[in-house]
Formats: sequence, structure tokens, C-alpha cells
Amino acid sequence: MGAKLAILVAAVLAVAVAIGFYVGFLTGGPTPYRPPAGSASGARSIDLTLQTVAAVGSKLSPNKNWVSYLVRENGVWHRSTVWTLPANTLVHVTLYNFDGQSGLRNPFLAQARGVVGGTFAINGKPASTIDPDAASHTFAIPALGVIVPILGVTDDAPKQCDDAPCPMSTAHETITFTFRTGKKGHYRWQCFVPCAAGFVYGFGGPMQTVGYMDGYVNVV
Ligand SMILES: [Cu+2]
Repeated sequence: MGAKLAILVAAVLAVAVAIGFYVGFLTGGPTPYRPPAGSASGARSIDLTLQTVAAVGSKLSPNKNWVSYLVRENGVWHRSTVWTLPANTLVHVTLYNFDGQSGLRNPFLAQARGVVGGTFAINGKPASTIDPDAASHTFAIPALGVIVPILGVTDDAPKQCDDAPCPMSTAHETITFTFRTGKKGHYRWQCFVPCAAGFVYGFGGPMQTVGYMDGYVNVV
């Protein structure tokens, strides 16, 4: 009886440890990113600089072929998708997209929402929507009503990026927009384009693992 109980306890502990490792795997990744404050005048705004790449590369992840967001911190690109942002602040986002066009299944998501002024810019030109088939990714914080479609690089563009972080000399689209953080909270953000090449319906792997195509915004 004592031996059976010991085996049962050992089995329960083994399962608990396995679950712990699995949760660690799902939520793991680099330390949260805290963007630098914006102007020194005290204006409540900050800059958040991102890039999206077709394959993150072995320098940044063991899953080198996974599609990913990267964030720039002190001039260095990191793979981190958990960001700490101040409350009630305008966040000026610059996103350099080096990835191709995957296409949105739901064209509704090709319309920008929740951004200041109702528009974003593609290479400096104002826009409010894109061709859903030309979407590479989206940047969305559903709880804040924010969504911006990210235009993909065309297949025939010269100088495609082949190693992340991608240098600015390689083909990219520059997407800029501003959103307001609002009150304190813990919000999920994610991409809605089925961009995970090689996974069922494009929604596995990097689309459901924090640290690639989704993460969290801690508004403090
Ligand atoms: Cu994506």
C-alpha cells in the first residue's frame, strides 16, 4: 500500500513538473522590453520600434525558421514580445516589415482601427486599409480596439532579407501609427494573419507561442 502511494505521489509530481516546463516554454523568452521615454518636454509619448521578419534566424531563436516580431532597444534588435508601456500615453510605432504577403482570411482585419486619427502610414503615405491579400501580418491589441494591417513585401522586390535582424538595406515596407495606451492593465497583442508557414492552417508554432507573433503589453 505504502509503495503504491509512493508511486502515485511520484507520478503526480512528475506530471506537475512537466506542466511547469510546458508553461515555461509557452511563456518563456527574453525579458520584457521597456521602451525609452519620448520627448524630454514631459509630453506623454514614447516610441516603439519593431520589425517583422519571415525567419528569425539561429542567432535569435532555436526555431530559426519561425516568423517573428523583433523590438529595437538602444539600437539593438531583440526577440521580445512582452512590452511595458506607460498608461495614458501616445505610443508612436514604427514597424519595418521585411516579410512577404500571406493574406488575411478575414478582410475585416485589413481596416485599421483604434489608432490616433483613424489612419496609419505606409512608407509615409496615409492609409486606412490595404488589400487583404497583400497583408503580411497585423498588429492588434484586441482589448484596446487597436488593429493595423501590415503590408507585405512583394515577391519580386529586389534585395530580400535573408538573415534577421534584417538590415534597412533589404526590401521592406515601413508602417507607422500611433495608439493610446489608456488605463493600466495587462493586454494580449497578436498577429491575425495565418503567417506560420509549415503549420496547419498557418496558425501553429510562432502564431501561438509568446515571443514570435504574439505577446503582452503591460500598461503601468
Ligand atoms: Cu504574423
